[in-house]
Amino acid sequence: SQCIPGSATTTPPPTTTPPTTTPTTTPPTTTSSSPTTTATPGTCPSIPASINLVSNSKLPDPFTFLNGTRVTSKADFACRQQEISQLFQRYELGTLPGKPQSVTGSFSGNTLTINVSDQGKSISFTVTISTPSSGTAPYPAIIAIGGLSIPTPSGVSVITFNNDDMAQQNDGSSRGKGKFYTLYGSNASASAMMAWAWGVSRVIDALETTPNIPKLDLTKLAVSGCSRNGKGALVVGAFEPRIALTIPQESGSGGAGCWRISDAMLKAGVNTQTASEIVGENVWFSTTFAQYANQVNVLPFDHHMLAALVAPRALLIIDNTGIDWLGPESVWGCMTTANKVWQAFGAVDHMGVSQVGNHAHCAFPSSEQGDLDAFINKFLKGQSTTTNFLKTDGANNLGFVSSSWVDWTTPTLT
Ligand code: MCU
Repeated sequence: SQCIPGSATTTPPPTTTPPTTTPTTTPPTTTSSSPTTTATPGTCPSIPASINLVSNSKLPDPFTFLNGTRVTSKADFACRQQEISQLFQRYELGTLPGKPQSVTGSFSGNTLTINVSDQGKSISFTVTISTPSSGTAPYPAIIAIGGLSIPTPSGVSVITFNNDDMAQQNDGSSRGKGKFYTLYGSNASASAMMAWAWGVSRVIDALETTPNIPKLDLTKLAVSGCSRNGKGALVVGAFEPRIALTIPQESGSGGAGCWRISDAMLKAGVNTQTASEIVGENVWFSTTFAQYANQVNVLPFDHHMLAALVAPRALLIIDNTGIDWLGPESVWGCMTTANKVWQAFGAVDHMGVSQVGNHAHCAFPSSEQGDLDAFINKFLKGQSTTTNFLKTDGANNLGFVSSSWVDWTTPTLT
């Protein structure tokens, strides 16, 4: 099946010729502002219209703007997040459209129907919303990308989002297919994952305005998904600030893994997924990203900075050390590096990594239940728990540690 990691047939590299000289780009035409920060408009450095991409074999510095200015305050970091958001949109994920002209919801049974129209076009899609059999309203909720693969916590509603309906992900032929593209055109630059993030934002818009939904606490929303849908959960958490807790499960390369470290794993002889494989396999990333898949060192970011868009909100990485294809060493190096952003905020209790092997892909092992409960209980139920852990049962096999990927220092943000 296409969902068994490593079983994907190798697809030929994209026909786009990678640029041989340093590429320069023009800014995207979108005027939508970044949804990821609370930065005061007009106070952030503007993104250079033309960006000189320079090769960097280390994980790029999350704390230095493109213009060389160092981030010293939380306000600066909010600006840097806007810049990072734009970079991911430009080079990897495509453009996230802003809030559409109209979003309305209607609730019946356990189904919320969301009607969206923008610039003369309309779509309608649904999510199901469970009412917990225990606990008390208003309930926290987990938005499940393509279904929930972690055990359902007691007293928590599950909102099931059919991501494939919003943007297909069968294989390379899924490009531009799904309801998002009915609204924004099959040539929209948004990748499937960006389309899902947009869709989840519309679900939350509708939750905010539709009466008679089993009473939910919209300040206590999580997002989760496994594997390809775990990659999606991370993108949703990165681009939607109304998500309080992001839980990608076994998201692998293109999720909690870093492109550079996955390339190093492959070079070390591990059969692991890399950017150059992934761009041929499916439509999770933008067509533009294919140009960089064989030269990831020129990207001005890596996925520690996708995680950084979540900060200082809560992030729990659930991962599997037993499957090379997922790149467990890459996830470990990438996410322990991302953790430095929470260190800078003095918020290490808002970010955790739990990596355990010896179980099937997406089969949540009971040994991780305590780690999951700690995050759910703190961030969805307001309890006091211990959440400042970075745990692996063995993803250090290749000797890849965060320090070998980092040539920058971590500030204490004022
Ligand atoms: C880990 O996510 C993917 C992986 O990127 C693919 O290469 C593989 O084919 O499928 C995995 C998946 O989504 O499994 C359900």
